[in-house]
Amino acid sequence: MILNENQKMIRQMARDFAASKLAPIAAEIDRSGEFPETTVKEMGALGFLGLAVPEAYGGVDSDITSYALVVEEISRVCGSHGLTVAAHNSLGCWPIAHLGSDAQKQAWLPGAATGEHLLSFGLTEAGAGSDAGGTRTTAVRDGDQWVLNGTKMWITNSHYAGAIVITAKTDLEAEGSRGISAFVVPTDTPGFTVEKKEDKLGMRASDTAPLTLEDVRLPADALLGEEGGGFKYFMMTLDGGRISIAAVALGLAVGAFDTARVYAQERHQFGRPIASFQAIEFMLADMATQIEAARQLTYEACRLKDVGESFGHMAAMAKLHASETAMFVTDRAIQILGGYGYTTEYPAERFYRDAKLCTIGEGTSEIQRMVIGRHVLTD
Ligand code: COS
Repeated sequence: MILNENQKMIRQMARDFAASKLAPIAAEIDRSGEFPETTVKEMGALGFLGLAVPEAYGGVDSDITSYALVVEEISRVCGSHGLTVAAHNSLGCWPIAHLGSDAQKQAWLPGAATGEHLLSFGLTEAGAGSDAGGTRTTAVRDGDQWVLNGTKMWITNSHYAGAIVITAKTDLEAEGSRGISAFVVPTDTPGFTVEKKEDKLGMRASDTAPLTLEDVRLPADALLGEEGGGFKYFMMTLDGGRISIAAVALGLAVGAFDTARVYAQERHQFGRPIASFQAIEFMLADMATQIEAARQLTYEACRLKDVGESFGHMAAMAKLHASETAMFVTDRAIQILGGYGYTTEYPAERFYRDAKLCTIGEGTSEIQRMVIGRHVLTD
């Protein structure tokens, strides 16, 4: 894909920011697991947190390609920052911007665009991950209020969110995907608790936590869109979210590839750079080829979404291929670096740990194959 001037400009902005602000702290926040509040706020000032927010509500309202470029560039240096931006824009801002009432947009989008607060998305539960219709959280009417009870898991950005879009069963008799609705829940509502942050293999500075809802009372206008529309809403949200996970995976793969390429040219064994051995050269060639294929799929999913075409299957293909590529490339990068690759002296092992999340979050590789399989069998 040939990028336009605006896309090149925003990519350069993200690249510069990542090099100057994220590169110095990426290893340390991975080690400590500390959420990087200062740099996240700086991303707000640069507009990266308002990419999915309409201009009327203080955002940038960028095209999807520009958004993916920003996520890729940030993830190329720090996966935790990349995931924070991706989840905030795709899962937090998007549903409110596209399905919310004007009052919900006014309440939550301007602050989200500047980074005053993040927005988040609560779908997954202990018994409802891949089986998204298995939601057990309930929302029951009581006069002109809704009362929510249940628990959620693996919710990104939840400690820093002003509000979280929560899915809950509103028709308790309905089966499977039916009878699920979505609500915009302010995180300071009594009965709503963001529990302890998870200690993770990778994406360690990204904020992930379970939620508990105990008699959380919400006004009638907290409902997002139409009652019973929840399943379709989160499937639509996840279609877009999968593009951003593809972009995260792409960034991680490129980061690992860059590390290995430079190392292979500098490291000498048997009197010559290891890059001059065909074993290493071929590894780099395979890595570069897979990265390019992942990039083309990701940009094609962006293009389809940008022009308003059906894009869910392409987003699934991009996410599947980019995340599997990130695993392949980060593994090969460690192999090229040898002993150094196995230590924290180089970022290859961090990219490897971060990449694993991309084959799981927002639909596992197996779920992407189901979505793609259904598409090719019905098209
Ligand atoms: N966009 C809009 N609507 C969609 C949709 C999409 N991408 N996918 C499905 N729907 C609609 C269908 O059209 C159907 O509508 P009707 O009831 O009006 O016919 C409804 O939603 C139910 O669809 P379907 O029968 O296909 O649902 P399934 O339960 O069979 O879905 C899969 C199965 C596996 C595809 C689904 O549960 C899924 O994607 N799960 C993974 C969820 C996930 O990624 N979890 C991780 C969350 S991390 S935030």
